[in-house]
Amino acid sequence: MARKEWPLDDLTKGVRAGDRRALARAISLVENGDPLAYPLVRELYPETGRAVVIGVTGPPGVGKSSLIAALVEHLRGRDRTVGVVSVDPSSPFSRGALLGDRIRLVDHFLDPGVFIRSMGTRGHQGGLAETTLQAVLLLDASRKDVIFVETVGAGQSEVEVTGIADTVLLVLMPGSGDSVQALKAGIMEIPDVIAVNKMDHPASKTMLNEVRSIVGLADPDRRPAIILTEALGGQNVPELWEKVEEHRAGLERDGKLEERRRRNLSREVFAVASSRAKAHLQAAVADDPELQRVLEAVERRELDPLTAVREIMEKVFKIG
Ligand SMILES: Nc1nc2c(ncn2[C@@H]2O[C@H](COP(=O)(O)OP(=O)(O)O)[C@@H](O)[C@H]2O)c(=O)[nH]1
Ligand SMILES: [Mg+2]
Repeated sequence: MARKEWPLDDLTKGVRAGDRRALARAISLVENGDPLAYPLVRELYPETGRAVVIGVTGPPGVGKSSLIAALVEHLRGRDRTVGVVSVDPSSPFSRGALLGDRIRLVDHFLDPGVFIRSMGTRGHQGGLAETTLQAVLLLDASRKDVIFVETVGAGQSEVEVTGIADTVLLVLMPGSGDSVQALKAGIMEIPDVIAVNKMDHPASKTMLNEVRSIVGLADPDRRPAIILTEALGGQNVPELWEKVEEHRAGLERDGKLEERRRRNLSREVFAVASSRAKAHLQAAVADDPELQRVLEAVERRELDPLTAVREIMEKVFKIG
């Protein structure tokens, strides 16, 4: 029924025109791994690359969603159109959740210049990296000026998701000691901008100083800007946006934006390909009694692990 409602051509046109229903439908196709999503994104891909893409990451509860909402408000005041893709399961970008936070994001749910989407976290076999990439491309093709991608990260699993971003914003708050340790230990990649949110909290200055001292150790031309913010009151939100713009302007000035985007895209392609290869491998081994026997032989110490790997690779990928 849905397909009858949206033939590919209409869907492409609808996304291009920024039609909300078309975008919602298109992103659902992507999320469901629907075969129709491929020709859609393929058709629109040459029109992408215009949007400014900002990855917003940080531990749960620091105020990423709230800060994005405040930035959306700020950007709408300046007539910029905005897309948001959130892959944060802990605070779904639902009307209710943000209404509860007294942020008038409900206005933005009706605003044609804003499109907000929470992604399911289970996804299909291509995984979250694939779904997020495709959703960002669709928002870009719908001519959104700025796209935020929210991910929960403490430096491990979802970091690849921010691989699409021109600028990575790390959000912390007083008490985000683990993240500071992760930065210090080099487990977490140094972001481009750091917001220490909840500046209404008495310990925020201490946190700011801690973050400053860590970041001060970084290479001078990779040193991120750090700013205190209060998402709920909108405090320092315009200043935060300035920092994001300054980072981007710096990349453009040094000719590094294209380089970064090229690197990001090839990384994304590899990430998606790897995730598919892994899913394929798992399915192949699970469905193949012969490969199961290979694994059992390893368990019985009749076959060494690397010989088993070679046999599996030969059979599944035809490579030795
Ligand atoms: N006091 C205070 N609370 C905030 C601020 N920003 C967000 N919060 C609250 O912190 C909680 C988590 O916010 P949320 O945006 O969902 O964080 P996320 O998990 O990082 O996306 C919510 O209850 C917000 O109302 C802030 O600047 N100050
Ligand atoms: Mg959130």
